[in-house]
Amino acid sequence: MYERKGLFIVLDGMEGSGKTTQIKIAEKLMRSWGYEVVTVREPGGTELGEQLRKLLLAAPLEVRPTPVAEMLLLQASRSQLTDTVIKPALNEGYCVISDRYTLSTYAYQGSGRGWSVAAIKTFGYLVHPITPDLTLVFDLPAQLSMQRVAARGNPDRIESEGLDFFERVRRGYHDYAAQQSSRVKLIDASKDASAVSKAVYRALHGFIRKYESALE
Ligand code: Z5A
Repeated sequence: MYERKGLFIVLDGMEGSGKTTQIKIAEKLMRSWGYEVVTVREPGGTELGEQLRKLLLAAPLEVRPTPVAEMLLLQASRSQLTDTVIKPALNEGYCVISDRYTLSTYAYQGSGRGWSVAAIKTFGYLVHPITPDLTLVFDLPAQLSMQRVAARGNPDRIESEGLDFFERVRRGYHDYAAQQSSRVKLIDASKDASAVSKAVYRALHGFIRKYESALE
């Protein structure tokens, strides 16, 4: 496993589940506990990655990548972010908090589109992604997730998928969380924002307490 000085924490999960809102809370909490924090997002987080993000999420009629092209664009964005931002920051001891990472690929491209775990790992092998120390998965029924996205308007290409797709994605998150229960925690994102923030606090606090006592 990749040895790093800093902690790598990922917020992942369903569309409209509040990750963008909660990542700011997570960042504040980690800073209040004395950690220096770098936040990033996927796809994106670098100049090249942000260009790739535009191609990936463009509305359906503008750009329609094949499943292979979608996978390659996502992996290209991840490679750039991992090697030029995440690894250097972790090596310097920063806590890196990412809005989505590899688990999104297992859920959306794996469970959603039907790519096998082996195929995703083959692409990932070339990228050398980092195993997060902790992933918080923001869980939301697919219907509610779609309602929140619709209320915001202008759905992007992936947001325009149907209910079946998002139900498969959600099952993917559940399966992965069950398999990796020591590193992946489900957060009930159907509650109001302050209840979700409290759940984020509890999950991070519990994790940091264990992490710091292991260092003593
Ligand atoms: N993707 C992929 O397919 N494969 C991969 O490997 C990776 C990504 C890395 C990224 O788009 C897309 O890329 C994503 C998966 C795919 N697409 N889909 N579908 P994105 O970054 O635009 O999507 P996102 O990460 O899901 O962001 P989001 O849609 O903005 O959702 P969010 O960050 O989780 O939630 P939010 O922006 O904080 O809140 C969304 C709305 O809900 C907003 O109006 C809030 O006011 C509201 N909200 C938030 N929390 C609550 C609560 N608790 N109650 C009620 N309303 C709330």
